[in-house]
Amino acid sequence: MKNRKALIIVDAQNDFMPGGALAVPEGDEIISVINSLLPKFDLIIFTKDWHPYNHKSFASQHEDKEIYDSVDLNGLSQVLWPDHCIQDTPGADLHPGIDFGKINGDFYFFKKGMDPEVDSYSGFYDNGRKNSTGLKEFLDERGVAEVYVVGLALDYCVSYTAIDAAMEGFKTAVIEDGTRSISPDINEVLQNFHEAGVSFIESWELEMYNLVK
Ligand code: VGL
Ligand code: ZN
Repeated sequence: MKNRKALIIVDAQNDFMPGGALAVPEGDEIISVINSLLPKFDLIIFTKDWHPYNHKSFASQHEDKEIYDSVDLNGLSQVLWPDHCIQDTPGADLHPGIDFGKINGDFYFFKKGMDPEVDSYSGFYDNGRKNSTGLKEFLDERGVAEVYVVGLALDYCVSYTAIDAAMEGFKTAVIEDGTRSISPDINEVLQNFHEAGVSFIESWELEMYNLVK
């Protein structure tokens, strides 16, 4: 029966936390929310941004370009970021405050952003939608019907992941207190959620409406 719920924790990695290479303001405030959610789900997916050192989304790989400039990367508009989440570096580790002891069910890691020629904001597909991480099939095989998404950053990887989840047919909610954005203006993100049928809820609502155990 297809009725399971999964928690997707997007890129809760050191480089996105205050002090990290691509710090999201207040990014570490999501950790206590994540820890309170962990025991409520029997299937948990952690995505990890996992770039080679020469990833073309890094401003350092382009001459005469600054961080936050936009370039054309193989036909896609690409924001240039500081070097971040380089494979096997401490910045790519999950935040040490995540309490794995609170997990009762199964948890899995999905890595993304390994191809230096294309960025991958979503946990499902690269930005060119050419390659898949296999997450959709993974969730389908486990009977998942609903996904709840938290993590960083709301306006990039969380948003792309949630909208892809909804497009793949999962009932999808982003948990507001479990995420933070790079930009203070999230109106466009909320509009996109609305259009994609992604709900934007607060973590207390999960218990209030008996959405989880
Ligand atoms: C992200 C920018 C670049 C994210 C990842 O996790 O939101 N943002 N790489
Ligand atoms: Zn990245």
